[in-house]
Amino acid sequence: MMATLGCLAVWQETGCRKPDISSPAIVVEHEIAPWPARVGGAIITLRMSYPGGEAIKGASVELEADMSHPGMRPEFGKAREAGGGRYQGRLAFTMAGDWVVLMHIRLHDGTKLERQLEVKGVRANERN
Ligand SMILES: [Cu+2]
Repeated sequence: MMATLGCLAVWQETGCRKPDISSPAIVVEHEIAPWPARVGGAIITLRMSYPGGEAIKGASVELEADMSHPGMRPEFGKAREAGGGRYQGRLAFTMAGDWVVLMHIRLHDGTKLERQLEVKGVRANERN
């Protein structure tokens, strides 16, 4: 839990696409498309590597998106391995506002990691 909170502070400060090098020493880079995020489907891409740069293969990654206020159902997605340590999955941001994306990562040896990413200010879609 401590590691997760530390991680959150880093994300708040730096926004998108910053390597996250908290313990355990696995580097998780991420990208969200479209960016800035808006209501609707989003593609989340992670790239995971060991500190020396070697790509992490054979992990499984579950995605979960939550809003900070009560009464919202979380959205779930599974990221598929896409080669070179990349994992890609879909999530739906179902409402404008501030979201947190949780990444539940399980390495091939069974080690579990949790990372989270703040996605603030998801935009409403323009209506015609
Ligand atoms: Cu909401």
